[in-house]
Amino acid sequence: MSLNLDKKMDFPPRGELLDFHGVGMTHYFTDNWENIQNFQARPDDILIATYPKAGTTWVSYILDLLYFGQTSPERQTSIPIYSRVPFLEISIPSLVPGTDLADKLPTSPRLIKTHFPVQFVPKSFWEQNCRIIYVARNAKDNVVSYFHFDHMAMIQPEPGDWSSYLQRFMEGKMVWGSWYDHVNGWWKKKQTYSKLHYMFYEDMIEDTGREIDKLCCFLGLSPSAEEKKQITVGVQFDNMKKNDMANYSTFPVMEFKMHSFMRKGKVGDWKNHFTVAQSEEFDEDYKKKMRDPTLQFRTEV
Ligand code: PPS
Repeated sequence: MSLNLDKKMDFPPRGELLDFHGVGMTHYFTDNWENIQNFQARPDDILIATYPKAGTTWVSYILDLLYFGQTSPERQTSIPIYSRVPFLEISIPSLVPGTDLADKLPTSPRLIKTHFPVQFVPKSFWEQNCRIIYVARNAKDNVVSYFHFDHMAMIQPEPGDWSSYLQRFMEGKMVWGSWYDHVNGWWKKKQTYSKLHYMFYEDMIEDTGREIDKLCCFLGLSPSAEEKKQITVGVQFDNMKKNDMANYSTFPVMEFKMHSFMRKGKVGDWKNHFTVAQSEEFDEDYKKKMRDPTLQFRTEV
């Protein structure tokens, strides 16, 4: 089942930020709430959970290649990543909702994406003891990436200027809520839920092969050396950027004339956006919010 992209659609109106059970959301991700909460996960489902812009697509593509790269090579040239890995909570008029796409996925395992904070995950994922992969990215690069994305993703609230956007990020007034609560909430869950693999964007940049090895260990997969090499090359930023099945260029609610989903793919791009004063204020505030010494991020590699 595909997303229903046959005809070119006009951009729907940008969503407005609303407070949903204490978390910033827009109606595009809450309209289907009942079906989302009643979603029936299967024991072999794999949930890829992230705060937006933390490396979801990168890890989704790696998993898709690990599971289906050898058995269904045709899918690499015919099915975009957002149809292979449905986005659980999305519901945009005239597109098939994420829950329906996931229900109808013919693959086993099913790979499913969410940006939900841990408390919003449908209970069947926990009951079925599903494997979950959480990807986290340092706050400074994450907010920069999110700022650019909100210019191109026409269903997101208007981003406004950079300094007001940064302020809102620090206040947690973003779609999918506070970055600080998100990364901490999932980190805490990892202490009690053993089937959660928590990984970092910066580690992926530093050594993609090593992180793929760790993923395989978690998933119980043992790809051949040749296969692993193919995957590591295929998921390099430049290769994904020119791959129309991985770069979102066919997704209807994004503006591609001025922007690119695969934007920079770097650690440290925040230095091109933060002023010295913004960086100092951010760091001060960060220290107050990030009190768990066991959860550490790198802002450079
Ligand atoms: S989304 O919309 O939340 O699903 O976006 P997400 O995929 O989580 O994050 C997009 C950012 O990840 C970068 N990206 C990569 N970086 C390095 N290597 C690879 N292969 C790769 N694939 C995606 C993408 O460029 C976005 O980051 P920025 O900093 O904006 O470039």
